Amino acid sequence: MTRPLVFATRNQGKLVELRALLPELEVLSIDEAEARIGRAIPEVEEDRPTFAGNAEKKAREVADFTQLPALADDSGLEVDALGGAPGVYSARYAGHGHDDAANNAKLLAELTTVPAAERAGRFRCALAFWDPQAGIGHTFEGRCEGTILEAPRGTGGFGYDPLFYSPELGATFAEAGVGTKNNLSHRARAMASMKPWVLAVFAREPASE
Ligand code: ITT
Repeated sequence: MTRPLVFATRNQGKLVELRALLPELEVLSIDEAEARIGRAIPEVEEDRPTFAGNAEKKAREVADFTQLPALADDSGLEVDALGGAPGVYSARYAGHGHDDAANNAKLLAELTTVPAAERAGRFRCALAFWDPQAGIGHTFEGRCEGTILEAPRGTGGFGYDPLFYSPELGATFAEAGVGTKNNLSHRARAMASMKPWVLAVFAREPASE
């Protein structure tokens, strides 16, 4: 039996998408990993200036703590008219607490005077893997271009999805189901790059436990 992979995220929206993107492996959520090791996994301070840096920090700290391979996602929205903000601060744009409604309200307020043609942006995602026993890791990135609407559309997804219009989809991410979003999102593209590599790592797993 191979070891499970811990998805090192406390964001339920990400977890749902990641599980659907990697059905080939046995994965544990943070809650399931905590139940397995019988201890609470400490919060990781996201203090790196890049998505990749934060993803690597989250994967390493959770993997080292649990002694299980871990995959972490650091992602966010970059808006050109805001000089790339909210970027790595996407989750706490309106302050700490992961309040999607407050973050979306702040984004709309910051863009009030910006016309539709100048509201280009993109979601970016870094996926980092770290195996504490083998001492190997790798980070993969993906992005998805779009524009920021002047009012929310759709009720699905999470985070900035209701404001992010994808020309490729012809809809916002909140109007698409998980399956449709997973065809082209920043997270899906990072996973498409990562998947052959990570499956090869697990294919080399010796029988254990
Ligand atoms: P973890 O660190 O526990 O994974 P988090 O929500 O704090 O959860 P991040 O620091 O990577 O994760 O912040 C990502 C934020 O960027 C997220 O909270 C959303 O506001 C936004 N975001 C990222 N991907 C998104 C997506 O697919 N759709 C909508 N918003 C997204």
